[in-house]
Amino acid sequence: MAISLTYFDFDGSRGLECRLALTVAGVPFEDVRLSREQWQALKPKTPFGALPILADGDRQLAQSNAILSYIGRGHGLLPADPWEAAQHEAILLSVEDLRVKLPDGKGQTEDDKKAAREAFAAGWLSQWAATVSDKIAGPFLAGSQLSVADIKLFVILRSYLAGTYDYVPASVFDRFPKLLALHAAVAAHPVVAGYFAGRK
Ligand SMILES: N[C@@H](CCC(=O)N[C@@H](CS)C(=O)NCC(=O)O)C(=O)O
Repeated sequence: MAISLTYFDFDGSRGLECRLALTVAGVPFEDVRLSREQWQALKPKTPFGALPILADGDRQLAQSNAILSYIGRGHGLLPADPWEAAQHEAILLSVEDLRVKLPDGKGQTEDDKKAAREAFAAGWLSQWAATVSDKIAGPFLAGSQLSVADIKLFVILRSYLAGTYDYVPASVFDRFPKLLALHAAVAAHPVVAGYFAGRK
């Protein structure tokens, strides 16, 4: 069956996680990249009205974490033990928690957005970083075996380390060497490094 991954034409966030997981798993897939206009036309026909979507023949799977779990279970990118796999899925969910907690600044003055983002970086984000760090065996979550949870962590860390979010410094994770080491280890994975080299 032909596999495709549909997302926006953007190398980040939930779409990048799924593209990287498929690539590391060695699954050939069509990388469907939609414009905003194409998305508005497709949105009402999709399972949850959001991207990414994995299609496997005529079956569709939405929700990034479900897609990552599906790929992980099928291709050795999640532990075989159900309890251990669930620990990795808890990390997937914690990254989604982080995504929704970032103050988006909508409807706020620039000063209020700055204050909200700075408080977030010093408070909730730092606590998240400490909590996740404690669970990392190193360099990957479970030691030497890469999983979809490492890929999801890598993608969110990559965006913070690039200074993507106004008023959250790119140095925000400097106090968390296990997070930085996990990010570096995923970036250095030969398939991941090859993926980014191919995108240039
Ligand atoms: N819980 C969903 C969230 C999906 C989501 O919000 N996707 C965004 C892009 S990262 C989207 O489709 N935005 C466009 C829209 O909602 O119309 C998941 O993890 O896949």
